Amino acid sequence: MILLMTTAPPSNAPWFHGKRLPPLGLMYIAAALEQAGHEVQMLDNYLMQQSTEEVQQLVLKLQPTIVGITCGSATYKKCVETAQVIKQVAPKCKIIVGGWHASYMPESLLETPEIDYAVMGEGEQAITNLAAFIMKEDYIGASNVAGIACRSSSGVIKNEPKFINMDELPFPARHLLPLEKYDRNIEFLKAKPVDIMSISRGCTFNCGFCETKKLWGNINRQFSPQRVIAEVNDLVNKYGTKGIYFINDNFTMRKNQTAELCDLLIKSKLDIEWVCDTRVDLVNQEILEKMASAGCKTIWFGIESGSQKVLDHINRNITLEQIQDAFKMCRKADIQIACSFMLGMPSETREDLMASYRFAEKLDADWCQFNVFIAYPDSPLWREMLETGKYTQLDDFLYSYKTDEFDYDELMRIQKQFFKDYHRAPKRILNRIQREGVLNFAKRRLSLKPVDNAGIA
Ligand code: B12
Repeated sequence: MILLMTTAPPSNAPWFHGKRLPPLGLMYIAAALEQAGHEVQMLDNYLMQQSTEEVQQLVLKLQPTIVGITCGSATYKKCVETAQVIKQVAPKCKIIVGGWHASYMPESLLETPEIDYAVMGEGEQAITNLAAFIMKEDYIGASNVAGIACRSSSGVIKNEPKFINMDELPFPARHLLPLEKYDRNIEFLKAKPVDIMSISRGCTFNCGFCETKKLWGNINRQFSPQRVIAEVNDLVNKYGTKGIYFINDNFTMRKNQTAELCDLLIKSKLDIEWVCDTRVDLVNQEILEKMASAGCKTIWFGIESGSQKVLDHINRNITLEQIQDAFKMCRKADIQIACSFMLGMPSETREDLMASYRFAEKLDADWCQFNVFIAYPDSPLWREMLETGKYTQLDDFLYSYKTDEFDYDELMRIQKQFFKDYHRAPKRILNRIQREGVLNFAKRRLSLKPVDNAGIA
């Protein structure tokens, strides 16, 4: 059998753990393995936070042939530690690590002898092929699988990943997780329960803070609108879903497909409310009106900075005018707006930070988040920080920007101040009460704190 798991949250870093959302990528992996005939169990330990002893007990009970672990850069240490404690009690089991960090820096994982394989990029096909060889104990075959990295006598082997035909993927294996333990609600939607879905993979833009192409390539692929509707139907029928959060970076990347999807949603009469993320230069009035009629209640835009100089430096390819125009169009279409800014990107000055705050005030989004920028491995801004030496190292692979004017602690202070000033302004408190009702507002106020650095609400 195969055990798939996430690791407990990092304990050493000042992470706020944000919303409890199920690990969608791992559910895709589980579904692909089940389709190939494997028995699969999942432990979302990011949610369950079981101790290493409990994880060992579980492994002893299940006796898995393979354990697959998701690894992000912030959970690298936890991932290594998890692999080590698993191998203590199950030395023969093979450990496969996938996800963001495995895609960027597979070598860093393979330095740990307990980790046998790293999967780079999308994992469904790679792990299914790998599992087939491991089950047959054909380790030469395993080392030739596309998209994997492993140790060999001559160093680390890295096999180029292959792209999957997305419509062939089974629906994520939601049945393997205790969905009732997750936050199936989101502040941007009245409908409950809410589930997350993904409709595309990859982004063709080249923002300096991102390295998504290492995971999905520099192309954008989408599920067909028909496939998306089939999954929405499945969610409604099996899990009682009433709201959906489409977690993709650029929901409206291809407007024709977005329009087709909206038409299908309207025709389906499923009456789903939804929220999506996109870029301000990927919307126009026509598509927004259509999205609104298809149930879109809120759009999340990454604004990043209120300084054109900084937007240009981070290669955002967006102007402050485009941002304001998109906000006007959303309001006209009666779609609420959530947005986020990053504080402390290379080239930023204190005056730029203040420009971001002033711009946020001017935009007056329904929700606004300020995150301290943490550079992720191998992204252009990460390389820039290392080259200029202007950084504070926060963890093995994570850096924040440092200048004579601010360091990480000061950025955290500014973040809290901006958050407080923005959300405690009387007009925004009134808006929230109007939107949420007095009782919900009071409940939420108790939990109102700055959201995590990963940009997840
Ligand atoms: C939803 C989400 C969450 C959810 C669910 C997390 C999860 N484990 O899936 C929650 C809210 C819990 C969360 C938490 C965190 N997240 Co998060 N999250 C996202 C988000 C918005 C979508 C992820 C997603 O579902 N993508 C779609 C699926 C299909 O892709 P996928 O998850 O990448 O999975 C594919 C591959 O990576 C691979 N794969 C993944 N896992 C495995 C495992 C194996 C064994 C194999 C073989 C392959 C494999 O195959 C999958 C299918 O092809 C992304 C941003 C984005 N736009 O992608 C950030 C993102 C992944 N998160 C990020 C971060 C930093 C975090 C946290 C550290 C935040 C925190 N402050 O604590 C934690 C870490 C949680 C953890 N232990 O994994 C960063 C990661 C950056 C990095 N270099 O590591 C991202 C990229 C956001 C960002 N830009 O900063 N997150």
